[in-house]
Amino acid sequence: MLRPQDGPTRDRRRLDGLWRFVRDVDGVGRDQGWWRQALQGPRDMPVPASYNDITTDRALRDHVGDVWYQTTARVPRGWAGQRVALRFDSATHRAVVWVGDTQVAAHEGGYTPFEADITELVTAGAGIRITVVVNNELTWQSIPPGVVEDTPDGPRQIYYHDFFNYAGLHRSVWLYSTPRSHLSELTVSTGLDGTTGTVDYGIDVAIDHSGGESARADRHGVRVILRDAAGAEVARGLGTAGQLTVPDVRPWAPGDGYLYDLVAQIIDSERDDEVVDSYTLAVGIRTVEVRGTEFLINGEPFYFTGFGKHEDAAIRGKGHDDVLLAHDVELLDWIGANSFRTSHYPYAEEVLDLADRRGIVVIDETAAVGLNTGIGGGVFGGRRYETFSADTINDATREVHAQAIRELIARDRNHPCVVMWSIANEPESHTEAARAYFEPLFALTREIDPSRPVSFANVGMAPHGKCLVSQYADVLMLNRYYGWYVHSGDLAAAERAWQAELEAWAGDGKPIIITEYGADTLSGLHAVVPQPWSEEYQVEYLEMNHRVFDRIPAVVGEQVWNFADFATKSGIIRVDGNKKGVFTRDRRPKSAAFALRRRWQAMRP
Ligand code: GCB
Repeated sequence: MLRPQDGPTRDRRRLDGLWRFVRDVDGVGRDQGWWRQALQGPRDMPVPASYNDITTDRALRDHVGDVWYQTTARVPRGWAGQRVALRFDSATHRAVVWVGDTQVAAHEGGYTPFEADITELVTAGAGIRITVVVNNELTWQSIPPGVVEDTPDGPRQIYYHDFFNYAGLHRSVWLYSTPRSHLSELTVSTGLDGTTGTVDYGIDVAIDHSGGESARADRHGVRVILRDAAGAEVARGLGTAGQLTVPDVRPWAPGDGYLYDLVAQIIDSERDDEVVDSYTLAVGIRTVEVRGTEFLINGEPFYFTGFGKHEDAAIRGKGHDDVLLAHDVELLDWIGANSFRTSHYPYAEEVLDLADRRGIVVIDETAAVGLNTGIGGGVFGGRRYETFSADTINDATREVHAQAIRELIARDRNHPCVVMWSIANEPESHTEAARAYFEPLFALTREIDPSRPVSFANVGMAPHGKCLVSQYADVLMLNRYYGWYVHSGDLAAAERAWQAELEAWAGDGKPIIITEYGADTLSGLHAVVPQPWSEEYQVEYLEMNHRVFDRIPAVVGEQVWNFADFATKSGIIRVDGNKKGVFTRDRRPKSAAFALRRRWQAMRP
């Protein structure tokens, strides 16, 4: 699935704005066919945004079930004769879409795109009604998982991850055109050999045969042209697969997001090589490799500095926002961070585009978070369930998880910024059931993309010697809270225990990235003698961690939890959300930001 783009043969129209919106209080809309007419009693709901915090209605904020979105759009007159598609960059967590009275798409999973070819349902110049039902229920067979419990007060959603279950149309919706015969898939992988770069490409085309003789397949050829950032052609190829070589290549590198443009074209040999379809893909030429305890980018050892982030902001929830994105990237630069993890789900594609351009290194994570009833269940008083069992997370869940991995890689594999896949965050990993669940998922990930290392974020409950899943990971990603959840407030004891655990992991001979370490901190709370929750404690906590990391050569990265404060469900250990941010939710620095800045700026090459 190629993203919509404007180009010589393609157009797109963003359908963002205020849509009509109704909460399906009794869950009857699907039976009653609400898509067949204008939604009754709607309110205005912005797209993209989570719907939860837009209104003042508690019932909507905490709603469990279906909500309905509807809009009307006009297919531009100039699109006559073209193929027309409707694309959702995401719908959290699942959706069904109708155009007019016809169902055109259904999609499971809240953070990857889906689309429908609606050519036969539309007329250029005419309007269409688009209706979407979005469902936010987390079940044992969804990624992320959860369980809806029926209570006398209505359904209650339980889940095992530590961020608010925001829902809705979080990203843009597009109407777009392509020629009937079009490029349908384009993948690249890149290599370096001395000063020469290589780009292996593969292209799928969909040729429209409805035009009879004029649509004969053999008259259509494929051509690719690679241009440098100044627009000069550096390589050219013919055919749906091949390798381009780039002498004197300028690689994509951390801090130097140099991009080439790969232009793929379908050409019509009987019409003087007329361009039938054209698609432009930004390509960064770089390599990634794990060797011993090193993580190499372009053959050079790389040390990750940065954060686990969230897509999260006041009012808009998880709605993508270019303003916030641009500011976050400036803050990453200011603080000296070179990387982040898309904890705990695939982020909007605009985020990866910007990371590509700015040379920011990304660990790209699926939405498989909270596959661990041992975490939330106890703390938040939920009922105890077994994590992996026939009735909870089971083979069917694994198939949904596998599909989430496929969709993540299909969407993001061409981004040079993505250097590693994280297939889960803090799953139960100390049991045989967990081992059996994960082994095939690692194999699947490697089969789909042999070019990148694969890992998952290991939880403190499965330390070295207990974790049965880390054996499958190329890199050890550890989330640890010594000095916070463990040895709270006692940084001396924390330092000793943390050092001991890390030394044990280092014995495995793999690179280690600390993908989470952090302390909740209330901005503005100061203490002469640092106490947990104060800004000074957060600084001392981070410094203790850094002393430990600096003593262990196998540690090749540190990503603080979290970049910014973020919303969670309510609970006795969450005060207006999770406060482990180095920035507040509205992006003001805590003292820790200046401390990190001193360390990370000094580490920059
Ligand atoms: C974790 C989770 C993260 C939480 C964090 C915390 O281990 O991966 O989602 O927010 O701890 O602050 O407790």
